[in-house]
Amino acid sequence: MKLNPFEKLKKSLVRTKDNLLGKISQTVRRRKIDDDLLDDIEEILIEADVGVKATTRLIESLKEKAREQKLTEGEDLIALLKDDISAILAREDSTLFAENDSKPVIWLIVGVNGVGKTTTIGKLATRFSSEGQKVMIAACDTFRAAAIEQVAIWAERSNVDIVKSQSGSDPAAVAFDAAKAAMAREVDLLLVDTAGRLHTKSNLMEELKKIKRVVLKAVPGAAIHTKLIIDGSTGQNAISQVQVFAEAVDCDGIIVTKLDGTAKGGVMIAVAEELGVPVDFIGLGEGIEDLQRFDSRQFAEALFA
Ligand SMILES: Nc1nc2c(ncn2[C@@H]2O[C@H](COP(=O)(O)OP(=O)(O)O)[C@@H](O)[C@H]2O)c(=O)[nH]1
Ligand SMILES: [Mg+2]
Repeated sequence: MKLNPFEKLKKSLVRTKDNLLGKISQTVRRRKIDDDLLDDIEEILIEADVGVKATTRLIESLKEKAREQKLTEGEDLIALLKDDISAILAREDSTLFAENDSKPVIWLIVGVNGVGKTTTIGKLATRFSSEGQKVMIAACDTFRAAAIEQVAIWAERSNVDIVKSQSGSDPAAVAFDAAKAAMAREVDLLLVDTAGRLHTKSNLMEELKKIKRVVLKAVPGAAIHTKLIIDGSTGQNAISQVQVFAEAVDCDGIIVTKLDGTAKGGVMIAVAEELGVPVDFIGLGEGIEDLQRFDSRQFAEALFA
C-alpha cells in the first residue's frame, strides 16, 4: 500500500521519535522539574544527535519558561520542548528557485562519497521533469566508470537528457559541455553530479571550484546553486562534513538523505541550529519517489505525532 507523504514521513521518523521524545516522555513521567531532570533531558538530547548548541539552547529555554510559567511537573516540559524544537526547525525552510534566476538554473550536487548524491539526482530529475521542467543531468563524477553508468540509469528512468564522457576525463570539461548543451536545448534545470572522494582532500574542493568557474564561462551569469548532500543516518558526523564543504564552496541548500529508519534524525535540529543553510529536501528511501520537500511544520508534526 502506498502511503501518503505525511504518513511516509511519520513512518520514516519512528526511530528518531522513539530516541528523542519517546525517551524524554518516559524520563519526565511522575517527576518534578529540577536540575536533575533537566540534566537527564540534556543527556537524551545529546545522545539523539541534536548537537551541543541546540541542546544548550533548548535546556536554557526550558528552565526559563518553567520558571516564568511556574511549572512544577516534568510532563509539562514536553509541550515547551515541542514548541522550541519546532521554532528551531523553522529556520530551515527554503525557497528553491529565485524569480530572477536565468535559465538554465544549475545545481551542483556535492557531498562526501556514498551520502546519496547520485540517487538524489535521479529523484530530483524525476520530480522536476514530472512538474514540467526540462531537466538535464551532467555526469561529472568521472572518477569511476560505474558512477557514470549509475547516473545514466537514473537519467533513463527519469527520462531526461544526460551529458557524459569516458571515465577519467576532466569533470570540469564535462560540466562545460553540459552547460553549453543545456543552454542550446533550452533546459530549465541542469543537475551536475560530482565525485565525493574524501572531503579532507583539498583537490576535491579545488575541482568543485573549477567546475563552478568553467560553468560560468559556458553560461555567463548563470544561476549556479550548490546543494550539499548529507547522510542523516551518520548523525553528528554529517555536521562536520557540512562545515568542511561550506568553507570551500558556497552552499545555498542542504539535502539530508537516509532519514528513513535511522534513530539519528535529531541531527535535523543540529543542522538548523548550527549551519544557517536551509534544507531543501529530505531523502526517505532508495526509490525514485522517496524524496520530499523539507517542510519544518510537517517535520515537527511527524516527529511529535
Ligand atoms: N535508505 C536510504 N538510502 C539511500 C537514500 N539515498 C541514497 N541511498 C542509498 O545510499 C547509497 C549511496 O548512494 P549514491 O547515490 O550512490 O551516493 P553518492 O556516492 O553520494 O552518489 C545507495 O545504496 C543508495 O541507494 C535515502 O534517502 N534512504
Ligand atoms: Mg555518485
